Amino acid sequence: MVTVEIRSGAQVDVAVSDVTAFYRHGWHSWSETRWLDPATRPTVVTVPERRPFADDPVHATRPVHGGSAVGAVRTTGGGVILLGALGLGGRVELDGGALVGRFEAGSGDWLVARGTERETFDRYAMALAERLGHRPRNHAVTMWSSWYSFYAGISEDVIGTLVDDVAGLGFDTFQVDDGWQQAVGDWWPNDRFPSGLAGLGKRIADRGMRPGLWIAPLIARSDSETFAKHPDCFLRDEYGAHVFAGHNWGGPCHALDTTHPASEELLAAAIGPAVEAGFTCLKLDFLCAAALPGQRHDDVPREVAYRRGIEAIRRIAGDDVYLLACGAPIVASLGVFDGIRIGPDVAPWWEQRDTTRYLHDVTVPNARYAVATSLHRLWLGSIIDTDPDVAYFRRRHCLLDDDQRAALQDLARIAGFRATSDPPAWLDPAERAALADFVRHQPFVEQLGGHRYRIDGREVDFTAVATEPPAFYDWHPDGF
Ligand code: 9PG
Repeated sequence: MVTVEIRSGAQVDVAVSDVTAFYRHGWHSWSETRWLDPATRPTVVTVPERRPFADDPVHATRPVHGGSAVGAVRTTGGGVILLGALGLGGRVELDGGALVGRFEAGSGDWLVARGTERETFDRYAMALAERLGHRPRNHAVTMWSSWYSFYAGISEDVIGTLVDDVAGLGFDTFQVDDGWQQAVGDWWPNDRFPSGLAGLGKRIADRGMRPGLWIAPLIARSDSETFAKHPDCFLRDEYGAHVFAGHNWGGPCHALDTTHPASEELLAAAIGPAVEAGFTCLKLDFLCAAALPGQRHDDVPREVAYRRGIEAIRRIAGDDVYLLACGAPIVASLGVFDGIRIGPDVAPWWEQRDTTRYLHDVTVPNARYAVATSLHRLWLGSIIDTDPDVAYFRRRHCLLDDDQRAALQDLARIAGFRATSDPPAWLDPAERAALADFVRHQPFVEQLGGHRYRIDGREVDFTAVATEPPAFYDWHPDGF
């Protein structure tokens, strides 16, 4: 039996005892999310520059276990006690004998649920949907994405051939990922796309698929035209310097101040042309940047500022465009997006042990922690489409073994979001048949308990990958 109570306050404490495990919920899509042993030291990502894209950098070196919006404990009897924020900017820590929930600014409501893991998380999801809204849900998504095969090395020719090859497989959406744009921040096509966005969208739609496009509308590279023209629209720190929002694509990026009056214009410039060109699915990436700490035009809490930005994006895109969030604060994104990435990037390898072991960073591209993190976010599936990232069918250009590829495929079936980046031309006939079946066949999924599922009568057990903790090397007595 589940019991639920609503508490209010800037801080709430829920006494807990006989704790065997703590559920740590990472801030955004890529952040580490799992049940952990409370006797272990909290993970501190070794390289400071990586911290914003590993988890919330504000709490990166906290000495106690904690997570974003929600936390839970499992007790010796097997029951679960969950404490979850019903507003933005909440954090839950396990501090001595209590789950402690705090809002970063102001006050709000909290849900306390006691019961089984499934019951307590289901109740939290329902309460979030009530408070933050939810989008109409229709069907399971199937998507072909260009990222995990061609990365940024795409062109009109490469995409054109792929569209033709993928067309017969039955995917709903063909998503053009990073690489089409002039620069991160300058959201117009580069010279590898001479027919422009309209030509690209039409090419996909003509082959019966929904055109999808990757955009990172809340960041700009420091050498982009947009950043040079509108420096005041970007987030600054207390010294007036632009906040560092990640280092990708060979240079630092900055984050849009979504409370700045001119920011909506920049969002319209990023999103509008794609929608006009017929892209009815947008994968919006690196979104957490707009919720980094900094000085904003309007002095509002950072997740409130983020929410303003994504609500503006929804207004610009309209109600009919499928918006997929990536690198996004999870709870603050609910009600605005149709789908959300629930783990770090997969990769055609299982684990990058040097990075996990020595840098304490499980959020770099790797299949193992992508599976583990996504498994711990499936409870979101009742309120938003949950994207566990792509599955691999190919053995070409892939170091995953058969079991590892099967784990990714089955996770996609369970999550109800079936995607791949495998070019049909890279597949042998058996792999191609397996991919075609994956796309066209809507499986019947039952959860048997914990991380065990039944898919079309076949039992699938994720317990080992979900529960085996990462082996971190302790650099320093303080764990840094
Ligand atoms: C395109 C990619 C793909 C992918 C996204 C995202 O921490 N990082 O520096 C970091 C870089 C890239 C990244 C995630 C994290 O990948 O998840 O699917 O769209 O961008 O650049």
